[in-house]
Amino acid sequence: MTRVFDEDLTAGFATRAIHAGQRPEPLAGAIMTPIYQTSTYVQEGLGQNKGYEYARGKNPTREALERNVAALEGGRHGFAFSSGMGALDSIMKLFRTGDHVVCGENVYGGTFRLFDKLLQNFGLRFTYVDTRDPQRIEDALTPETRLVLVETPTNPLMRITDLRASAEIAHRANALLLVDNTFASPFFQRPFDFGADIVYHSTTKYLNGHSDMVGGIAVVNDDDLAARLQFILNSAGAVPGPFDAWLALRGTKTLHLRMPRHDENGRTIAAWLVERLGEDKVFYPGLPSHPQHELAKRQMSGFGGMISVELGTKERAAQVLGRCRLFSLAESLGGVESLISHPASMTHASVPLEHRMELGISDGLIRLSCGVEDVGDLLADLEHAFHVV
Ligand code: P1T
Repeated sequence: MTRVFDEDLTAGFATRAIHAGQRPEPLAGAIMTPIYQTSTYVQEGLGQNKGYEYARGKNPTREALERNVAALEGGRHGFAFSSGMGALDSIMKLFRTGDHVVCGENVYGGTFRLFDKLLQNFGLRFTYVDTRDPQRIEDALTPETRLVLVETPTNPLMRITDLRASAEIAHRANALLLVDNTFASPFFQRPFDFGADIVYHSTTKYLNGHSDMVGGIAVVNDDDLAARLQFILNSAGAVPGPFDAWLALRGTKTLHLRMPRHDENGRTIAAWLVERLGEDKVFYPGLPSHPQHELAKRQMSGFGGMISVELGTKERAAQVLGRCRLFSLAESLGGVESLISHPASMTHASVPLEHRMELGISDGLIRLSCGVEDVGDLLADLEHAFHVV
């Protein structure tokens, strides 16, 4: 009988989500990939081993996750890391002093903090531009540009970047296109189809989906890039423990079941918010009123559960956040349970005030991560919370 394993990219998304990267365990045939909770592997003799020497470099549980997510993204090589930031920090070790990066101006606050507060000290140079207009990327290129980084949709403003145009611009300049695909997940957006070179995720979010671990992953197609990333992974060692890798792998098996529900709840709640507050106050790429709705439809097959809402003042934001019961006030996103947050003081607190204001991450902005609960209950919670505004 032929079985679907990691290399079979012709299988459908759901089949890959459940099977890719996994084989029955050889000792007993366990259908679930075991948690290889080990630091090292016994070698048969000098220079003779089963392909595993020390668990920083390779771990079978981690490998199953890496192959699984690579198959979902339509990429050939995956590298799992200890967190989304750990993944990005390791990816950045592909570059050296003097190299220049063009980065979207609206990215996760931690991404900006890593670049602005740490990597800049090592001589990497960053220019932040509004990547909604690909021409801005082009205009920011220098002879030293080696990387273009875009997050789409962006955290928290839900702005969209044209992936194909960005890839073409990056490649004409001999730079790589790196895409943070955390908000869309591979279920709704596959950046390799548009020419991306590296796709990465915070697996903490939709991929795991159950808010019970922190992790990151990078996926590439190019063998040389893969060898360099494996070298960095082993040398710098920002790897996840096997149990966290296993939890993420358990999560990806239901990605195709969870995402349509996040999307359905997201659309319903966004429409309710528009009715209540007006279309200029609600940021969700699935709304026909979103200025980039057409582009979003071209490169995404759904829009997920992330919505941001402008309430005008911090006081109104605090009132609404304080009245939510089902939506829990917390950082993070993409889990089965609904969360609500205040980007200015939480996820984007490290972005300087002036820059935050220019971007539109105001003190009145709140962000919803719509979970997969009954939408009627979520709407009732919001109805109660928004009663004050
Ligand atoms: O938290 P970590 O696994 O290290 O991932 C960082 C990260 C990377 N990229 C995006 C788009 C993200 O949203 C994040 C983390 N974001 C949150 C914790 C948040 O609440 O927005």
